[in-house]
Amino acid sequence: MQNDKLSGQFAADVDAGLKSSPKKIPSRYFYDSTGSQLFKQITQLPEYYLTKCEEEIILDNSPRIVGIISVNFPESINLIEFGAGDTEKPFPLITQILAAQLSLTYTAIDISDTALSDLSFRVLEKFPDLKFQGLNQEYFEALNSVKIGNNSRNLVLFLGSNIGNFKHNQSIDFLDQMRKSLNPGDYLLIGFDLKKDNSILIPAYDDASGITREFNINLLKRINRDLGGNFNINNFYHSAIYNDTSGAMESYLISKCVQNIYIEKLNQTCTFLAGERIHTESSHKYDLNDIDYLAEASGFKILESFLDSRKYFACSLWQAK
Ligand code: AVI
Repeated sequence: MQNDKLSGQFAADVDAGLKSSPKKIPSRYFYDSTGSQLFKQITQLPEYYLTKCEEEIILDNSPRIVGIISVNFPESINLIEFGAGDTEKPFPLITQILAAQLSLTYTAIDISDTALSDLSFRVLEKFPDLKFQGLNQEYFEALNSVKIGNNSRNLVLFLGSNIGNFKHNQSIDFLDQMRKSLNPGDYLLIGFDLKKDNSILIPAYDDASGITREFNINLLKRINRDLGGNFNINNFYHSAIYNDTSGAMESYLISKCVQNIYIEKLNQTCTFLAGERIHTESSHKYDLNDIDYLAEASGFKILESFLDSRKYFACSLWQAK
Protein backbone atom coordinates (compact mmCIF):
# COMPACT_ATOMS: atom_id res chain seq x y z
CA MET A 1 0.00 0.00 0.00
CA GLN A 2 2.74 2.38 1.08
CA ASN A 3 4.79 1.38 -2.00
CA ASP A 4 1.78 1.88 -4.30
CA LYS A 5 1.32 5.33 -2.82
CA LEU A 6 5.00 6.16 -3.30
CA SER A 7 5.12 4.93 -6.89
CA GLY A 8 1.86 6.81 -7.61
CA GLN A 9 3.49 9.98 -6.29
CA PHE A 10 6.63 9.30 -8.37
CA ALA A 11 4.49 8.88 -11.50
CA ALA A 12 2.54 12.09 -10.76
CA ASP A 13 5.71 14.10 -10.09
CA VAL A 14 7.49 12.82 -13.22
CA ASP A 15 4.38 13.53 -15.28
CA ALA A 16 4.08 17.11 -13.98
CA GLY A 17 7.85 17.70 -14.10
CA LEU A 18 8.29 16.60 -17.72
CA LYS A 19 5.31 18.71 -18.80
CA SER A 20 6.65 21.83 -17.11
CA SER A 21 8.97 24.30 -18.75
CA PRO A 22 11.87 24.00 -18.06
CA LYS A 23 11.55 20.25 -17.42
CA LYS A 24 12.36 19.03 -13.91
CA ILE A 25 12.38 15.94 -11.69
CA PRO A 26 12.49 16.42 -7.87
CA SER A 27 15.84 15.44 -6.33
CA ARG A 28 14.22 13.33 -3.62
CA TYR A 29 13.79 10.58 -6.26
CA PHE A 30 17.58 10.11 -6.44
CA TYR A 31 17.48 7.86 -3.40
CA ASP A 32 16.31 4.42 -4.52
CA SER A 33 18.67 1.64 -3.41
CA THR A 34 21.10 2.23 -6.33
CA GLY A 35 20.97 6.01 -5.80
CA SER A 36 21.62 5.64 -2.05
CA GLN A 37 24.66 3.45 -2.80
CA LEU A 38 25.92 6.00 -5.33
CA PHE A 39 25.41 8.84 -2.84
CA LYS A 40 27.49 6.95 -0.31
CA GLN A 41 30.27 6.68 -2.92
CA ILE A 42 29.94 10.43 -3.62
CA THR A 43 30.58 11.21 0.05
CA GLN A 44 33.89 9.36 -0.22
CA LEU A 45 35.08 11.12 -3.40
CA PRO A 46 38.12 13.40 -3.06
CA GLU A 47 36.19 16.21 -4.81
CA TYR A 48 33.12 15.99 -2.50
CA TYR A 49 34.64 17.93 0.41
CA LEU A 50 31.33 18.43 2.29
CA THR A 51 31.34 15.17 4.29
CA LYS A 52 35.02 15.37 5.24
CA CYS A 53 34.70 19.01 6.36
CA GLU A 54 31.66 18.29 8.49
CA GLU A 55 33.33 15.26 10.11
CA GLU A 56 36.35 17.44 10.94
CA ILE A 57 34.10 20.12 12.50
CA ILE A 58 32.21 17.66 14.69
CA LEU A 59 35.37 15.87 15.79
CA ASP A 60 37.16 19.11 16.69
CA ASN A 61 34.22 20.90 18.33
CA SER A 62 32.27 18.22 20.19
CA PRO A 63 33.71 19.22 23.60
CA ARG A 64 32.69 22.85 23.00
CA ILE A 65 29.22 21.88 21.71
CA VAL A 66 28.57 19.62 24.68
CA GLY A 67 29.89 22.38 27.00
CA ILE A 68 27.25 24.74 25.59
CA ILE A 69 24.31 22.34 25.68
CA SER A 70 25.06 21.17 29.21
CA VAL A 71 25.35 24.69 30.62
CA ASN A 72 21.98 24.58 32.38
CA PHE A 73 22.62 21.03 33.60
CA PRO A 74 19.80 19.17 31.87
CA GLU A 75 19.30 15.67 33.27
CA SER A 76 19.39 14.09 29.88
CA ILE A 77 19.95 14.74 26.19
CA ASN A 78 17.60 13.33 23.59
CA LEU A 79 19.62 13.25 20.37
CA ILE A 80 17.48 13.03 17.22
CA GLU A 81 19.11 12.88 13.81
CA PHE A 82 17.12 13.78 10.67
CA GLY A 83 18.26 11.95 7.50
CA ALA A 84 20.85 9.99 9.46
CA GLY A 85 21.89 7.57 6.68
CA ASP A 86 24.50 5.17 8.00
CA THR A 87 27.27 7.65 8.78
CA GLU A 88 29.17 7.86 12.04
CA LYS A 89 29.21 11.68 12.03
CA PRO A 90 27.51 12.03 15.46
CA PHE A 91 29.82 9.54 17.19
CA PRO A 92 32.28 12.16 18.59
CA LEU A 93 29.30 14.07 19.99
CA ILE A 94 27.89 10.94 21.58
CA THR A 95 31.29 10.17 23.13
CA GLN A 96 31.45 13.68 24.64
CA ILE A 97 27.87 13.64 25.96
CA LEU A 98 28.54 10.32 27.69
CA ALA A 99 31.88 11.63 29.02
CA ALA A 100 29.96 14.58 30.53
CA GLN A 101 27.91 11.95 32.43
CA LEU A 102 24.64 13.05 30.86
CA SER A 103 22.05 10.43 30.24
CA LEU A 104 21.53 10.04 26.49
CA THR A 105 19.06 8.57 24.02
CA TYR A 106 19.75 8.57 20.27
CA THR A 107 17.05 8.32 17.59
CA ALA A 108 18.09 8.16 13.93
CA ILE A 109 15.40 8.94 11.34
CA ASP A 110 15.90 7.89 7.73
CA ILE A 111 13.93 6.65 4.71
CA SER A 112 16.30 3.71 4.21
CA ASP A 113 15.79 0.64 6.41
CA THR A 114 19.12 -0.74 5.21
CA ALA A 115 20.96 2.41 6.30
CA LEU A 116 19.22 2.28 9.70
CA SER A 117 20.11 -1.33 10.36
CA ASP A 118 23.76 -0.74 9.33
CA LEU A 119 23.85 2.28 11.64
CA SER A 120 22.24 0.35 14.49
CA PHE A 121 24.92 -2.33 14.22
CA ARG A 122 27.72 0.25 14.36
CA VAL A 123 26.15 2.30 17.19
CA LEU A 124 25.71 -0.75 19.38
CA GLU A 125 29.21 -1.98 18.59
CA LYS A 126 30.74 1.34 19.65
CA PHE A 127 28.29 2.28 22.45
CA PRO A 128 26.83 -1.04 23.72
CA ASP A 129 24.78 0.58 26.52
CA LEU A 130 23.31 3.45 24.50
CA LYS A 131 19.52 3.65 24.14
CA PHE A 132 19.27 3.73 20.34
CA GLN A 133 16.38 3.43 17.91
CA GLY A 134 16.15 3.82 14.14
CA LEU A 135 12.88 5.14 12.74
CA ASN A 136 11.81 4.94 9.10
CA GLN A 137 9.21 7.70 9.36
CA GLU A 138 8.42 11.19 8.18
CA TYR A 139 10.74 13.60 10.07
CA PHE A 140 8.22 15.59 12.09
CA GLU A 141 5.97 12.64 12.84
CA ALA A 142 9.05 10.91 14.32
CA LEU A 143 10.20 14.05 16.17
CA ASN A 144 6.79 14.53 17.77
CA SER A 145 6.74 10.92 18.93
CA VAL A 146 10.21 10.96 20.55
CA LYS A 147 10.67 14.48 21.89
CA ILE A 148 10.87 14.94 25.63
CA GLY A 149 10.48 17.85 28.03
CA ASN A 150 10.94 18.78 31.70
CA ASN A 151 14.58 18.70 32.75
CA SER A 152 15.76 17.22 29.46
CA ARG A 153 16.91 18.82 26.25
CA ASN A 154 16.21 17.69 22.72
CA LEU A 155 19.12 18.14 20.31
CA VAL A 156 18.24 17.69 16.63
CA LEU A 157 21.01 17.06 14.09
CA PHE A 158 20.30 18.07 10.50
CA LEU A 159 23.68 17.57 8.87
CA GLY A 160 25.22 17.21 5.41
CA SER A 161 23.84 20.52 4.08
CA ASN A 162 20.62 18.62 3.45
CA ILE A 163 18.87 21.96 4.02
CA GLY A 164 20.55 23.10 0.77
CA ASN A 165 18.31 20.86 -1.32
CA PHE A 166 15.22 22.86 -0.28
CA LYS A 167 14.06 25.95 -2.12
CA HIS A 168 14.62 29.13 -0.09
CA ASN A 169 11.01 29.50 1.13
CA GLN A 170 10.74 25.74 1.80
CA SER A 171 13.84 25.89 4.01
CA ILE A 172 12.28 28.62 6.15
CA ASP A 173 8.98 26.68 6.43
CA PHE A 174 10.91 23.53 7.35
CA LEU A 175 13.00 25.27 10.02
CA ASP A 176 9.95 27.07 11.38
CA GLN A 177 8.14 23.75 11.69
CA MET A 178 11.23 22.35 13.41
CA ARG A 179 11.27 25.17 15.96
CA LYS A 180 7.53 24.79 16.63
CA SER A 181 8.00 21.03 17.17
CA LEU A 182 10.77 21.62 19.75
CA ASN A 183 10.49 23.05 23.26
CA PRO A 184 11.91 26.54 23.84
CA GLY A 185 15.55 26.06 24.86
CA ASP A 186 16.03 22.91 22.73
CA TYR A 187 18.92 22.75 20.25
CA LEU A 188 19.49 22.23 16.55
CA LEU A 189 22.92 21.51 15.06
CA ILE A 190 22.64 22.18 11.34
CA GLY A 191 25.21 21.78 8.54
CA PHE A 192 25.60 24.40 5.79
CA ASP A 193 27.88 24.23 2.78
CA LEU A 194 29.52 27.65 2.42
CA LYS A 195 29.86 29.74 -0.76
CA LYS A 196 33.23 29.27 -2.41
CA ASP A 197 35.10 29.41 -5.68
CA ASN A 198 33.65 27.60 -8.70
CA SER A 199 36.93 25.71 -9.11
CA ILE A 200 36.05 23.82 -5.89
CA LEU A 201 32.26 23.71 -6.25
CA ILE A 202 31.97 22.40 -9.81
CA PRO A 203 34.18 19.28 -9.41
CA ALA A 204 32.27 18.42 -6.22
CA TYR A 205 29.16 18.02 -8.39
CA ASP A 206 30.90 16.74 -11.55
CA ASP A 207 33.70 14.48 -10.32
CA ALA A 208 36.45 13.04 -12.50
CA SER A 209 35.39 9.42 -11.92
CA GLY A 210 31.80 10.07 -13.11
CA ILE A 211 30.00 8.85 -9.96
CA THR A 212 27.88 12.02 -9.71
CA ARG A 213 26.98 11.62 -13.39
CA GLU A 214 25.82 8.04 -12.63
CA PHE A 215 23.84 9.34 -9.63
CA ASN A 216 22.04 11.85 -11.85
CA ILE A 217 21.50 9.45 -14.78
CA ASN A 218 20.07 6.89 -12.31
CA LEU A 219 16.91 9.05 -12.25
CA LEU A 220 16.28 8.17 -15.91
CA LYS A 221 17.04 4.49 -15.21
CA ARG A 222 14.53 4.64 -12.37
CA ILE A 223 11.86 6.07 -14.69
CA ASN A 224 12.62 3.27 -17.18
CA ARG A 225 12.39 0.60 -14.50
CA ASP A 226 9.51 1.87 -12.34
CA LEU A 227 7.38 3.67 -14.91
CA GLY A 228 8.18 1.76 -18.13
CA GLY A 229 10.10 4.61 -19.77
CA ASN A 230 12.34 4.13 -22.80
CA PHE A 231 15.06 6.72 -22.05
CA ASN A 232 18.30 5.87 -23.85
CA ILE A 233 20.71 7.08 -21.20
CA ASN A 234 23.49 7.51 -23.77
CA ASN A 235 21.45 10.33 -25.29
CA PHE A 236 21.74 12.51 -22.14
CA TYR A 237 24.71 14.05 -20.38
CA HIS A 238 25.20 15.35 -16.86
CA SER A 239 25.89 19.03 -16.25
CA ALA A 240 26.58 20.93 -13.01
CA ILE A 241 26.70 24.74 -12.93
CA TYR A 242 26.80 27.36 -10.20
CA ASN A 243 23.91 29.83 -10.38
CA ASP A 244 25.14 33.12 -8.92
CA THR A 245 21.65 34.55 -8.54
CA SER A 246 20.15 31.70 -6.50
CA GLY A 247 23.48 30.83 -4.82
CA ALA A 248 23.08 27.17 -5.73
CA MET A 249 24.87 24.41 -7.59
CA GLU A 250 22.35 23.19 -10.14
CA SER A 251 22.38 19.74 -11.73
CA TYR A 252 20.86 18.97 -15.09
CA LEU A 253 20.45 16.12 -17.56
CA ILE A 254 20.81 17.50 -21.07
CA SER A 255 19.42 15.91 -24.21
CA LYS A 256 22.11 15.35 -26.87
CA CYS A 257 19.60 15.26 -29.75
CA VAL A 258 15.95 15.67 -30.71
CA GLN A 259 14.17 12.65 -29.24
CA ASN A 260 10.79 11.31 -28.19
CA ILE A 261 10.53 9.36 -24.95
CA TYR A 262 7.55 7.13 -24.25
CA ILE A 263 6.60 6.41 -20.62
CA GLU A 264 4.22 3.48 -20.49
CA LYS A 265 2.72 4.02 -17.01
CA LEU A 266 1.92 7.66 -17.89
CA ASN A 267 0.80 6.75 -21.41
CA GLN A 268 2.73 9.83 -22.51
CA THR A 269 5.29 10.70 -25.13
CA CYS A 270 7.60 13.50 -24.18
CA THR A 271 9.65 15.38 -26.77
CA PHE A 272 13.14 16.74 -26.14
CA LEU A 273 14.96 19.26 -28.31
CA ALA A 274 18.71 18.97 -28.75
CA GLY A 275 20.28 20.76 -25.76
CA GLU A 276 17.04 20.78 -23.74
CA ARG A 277 17.62 20.31 -20.01
CA ILE A 278 15.90 18.52 -17.12
CA HIS A 279 16.64 20.25 -13.80
CA THR A 280 17.28 17.51 -11.24
CA GLU A 281 18.76 19.23 -8.18
CA SER A 282 19.69 22.53 -6.55
CA SER A 283 22.27 22.49 -3.74
CA HIS A 284 22.25 25.92 -2.09
CA LYS A 285 25.43 27.44 -0.70
CA TYR A 286 25.46 29.93 2.17
CA ASP A 287 27.45 32.71 3.77
CA LEU A 288 27.27 33.60 7.45
CA ASN A 289 24.68 36.33 6.76
CA ASP A 290 22.42 33.78 5.02
CA ILE A 291 22.71 31.55 8.11
CA ASP A 292 21.82 34.49 10.42
CA TYR A 293 18.83 35.26 8.24
CA LEU A 294 17.50 31.67 8.25
CA ALA A 295 17.85 31.37 12.03
CA GLU A 296 16.12 34.68 12.65
CA ALA A 297 13.32 33.98 10.14
CA SER A 298 12.52 30.64 11.73
CA GLY A 299 12.64 31.68 15.42
CA PHE A 300 16.02 30.28 16.43
CA LYS A 301 18.94 32.01 18.14
CA ILE A 302 22.45 31.17 16.86
CA LEU A 303 24.66 30.15 19.77
CA GLU A 304 27.81 29.51 17.75
CA SER A 305 28.85 28.50 14.24
CA PHE A 306 31.81 26.15 13.80
CA LEU A 307 33.90 26.08 10.60
CA ASP A 308 36.44 23.56 9.28
CA SER A 309 40.09 24.55 8.81
CA ARG A 310 39.55 25.48 5.13
CA LYS A 311 36.32 27.43 5.92
CA TYR A 312 34.38 25.39 3.36
CA PHE A 313 31.56 24.25 5.65
CA ALA A 314 29.74 25.38 8.80
CA CYS A 315 27.91 23.52 11.54
CA SER A 316 25.74 26.03 13.35
CA LEU A 317 24.36 25.42 16.84
CA TRP A 318 20.93 27.01 17.27
CA GLN A 319 18.55 27.27 20.20
CA ALA A 320 14.76 27.39 19.85
CA LYS A 321 13.35 30.67 21.20
C1 AVI B 1 22.19 15.24 0.00
N1 AVI B 1 22.65 16.51 -0.55
C2 AVI B 1 22.97 17.46 0.49
C3 AVI B 1 23.72 16.36 -1.56
C4 AVI B 1 24.13 17.78 -2.07
O1 AVI B 1 25.33 18.08 -2.00
O2 AVI B 1 23.26 18.53 -2.49
C5 AVI B 1 23.28 15.50 -2.73
C6 AVI B 1 24.29 15.45 -3.85
N2 AVI B 1 24.05 15.72 -5.09
C7 AVI B 1 25.13 15.59 -5.83
N3 AVI B 1 26.12 15.25 -5.03
C8 AVI B 1 25.61 15.13 -3.77
